[in-house]
Amino acid sequence: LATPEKVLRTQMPSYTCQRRTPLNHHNSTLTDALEILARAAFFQSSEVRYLGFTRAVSTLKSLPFKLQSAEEAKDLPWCGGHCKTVIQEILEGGVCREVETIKSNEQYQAMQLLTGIYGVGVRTAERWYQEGIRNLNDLKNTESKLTVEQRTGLQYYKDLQQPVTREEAERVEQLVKDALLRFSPDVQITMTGGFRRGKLEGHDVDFLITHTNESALTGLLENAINWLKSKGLILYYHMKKRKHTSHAVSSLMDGHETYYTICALPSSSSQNTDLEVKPHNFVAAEQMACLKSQISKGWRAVRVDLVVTPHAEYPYALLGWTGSKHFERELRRFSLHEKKMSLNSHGLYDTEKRCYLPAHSEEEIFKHLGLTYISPSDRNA
Ligand code: 8DG
Ligand code: MN
Ligand code: MN
Repeated sequence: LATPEKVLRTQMPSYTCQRRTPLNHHNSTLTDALEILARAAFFQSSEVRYLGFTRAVSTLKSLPFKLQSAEEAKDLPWCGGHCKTVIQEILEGGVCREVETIKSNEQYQAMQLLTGIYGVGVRTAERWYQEGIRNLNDLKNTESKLTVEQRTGLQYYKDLQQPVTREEAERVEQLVKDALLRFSPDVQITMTGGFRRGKLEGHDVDFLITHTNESALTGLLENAINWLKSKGLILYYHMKKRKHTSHAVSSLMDGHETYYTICALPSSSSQNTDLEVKPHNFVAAEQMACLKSQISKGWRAVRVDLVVTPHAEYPYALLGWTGSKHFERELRRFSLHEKKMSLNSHGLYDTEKRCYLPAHSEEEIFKHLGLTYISPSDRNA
């Protein structure tokens, strides 16, 4: 007789966007290990292996109980083959030899460090590694070769490594709102990304900006950025605006006006006392040093992404900027392969009926795709 667990295992749908993936799950020992294999594949630009491991991770994250044996893994989508061997080793002996080897590999460690710098992708990190660069000091000696973005990333490295807390994200939101409302009183500002999915910390803070009157959006973000800059609150930014690309070209070429920034977030007055009052909070020595330096200088650097969308595209932009990245990738793959529809942050195009499908809410988009609605907190794939 099939147990309820067996039924759940064998009936798990194969696309991530067909199931719930909560923030906290039951198989983190397994997913931590598989995420290292995924990252190693990513560093080697091995897209197929990267996707394989990432899909296995996402399956395990949506399993509502702890996997007990590798035998059980064979019922689960994407968990066979190489992944099954890894799962078996960990469930039986606590560690996976391949994962341990990667963790102690010099190139992996250097790639991890170098790609952690803002503005540095896999290809740059790889080239630097071949040139003998292993750490931040090596880089500082070749600073003239860095792009402005990379030099800024290096300059604020410590702050940007420190996760952004929800409390800090809310203070960033206040800053962004203050700046935008100065220029347009009815502008709508929504925090998206990981914080909208319920994460307690993130590597940046993401915002989506819209207005019911489209003309009110013209120049709005530029004005707000300039105002913040004049107050010394913007340390760096670059803007991206692509022409609205047609769905026939590529569903990944999203073209909303986007500002990628590094803000100087002033320390809150309570932060000083917080550190003194809560010495029982475990914070690693290096992190503590970083926090203290932020307090003494009165601010910390925070990555902030700002996206402007016309109101008619808002539900699509909201869905597209809420993530997670893997959830988005799966949603687009499902749309195209199962529904012959092309999805991006601007809209949904039915390639057979040759028409766009408007939507007033995220719920409506899921309905267009014939999917059960998945709330943001269950998109943590
Ligand atoms: P974190 O910052 O808390 O660590 O995680 P996150 O918020 O999930 O990651 P993110 O890197 O800030 O990305 C948030 C979402 O934004 C993610 O689903 C992917 C999406 N996104 C980009 N760049 C672009 C882009 O150029 N176009 C579109 N449409 N979406 C993008 O990060
Ligand atoms: Mn984010
Ligand atoms: Mn972001």
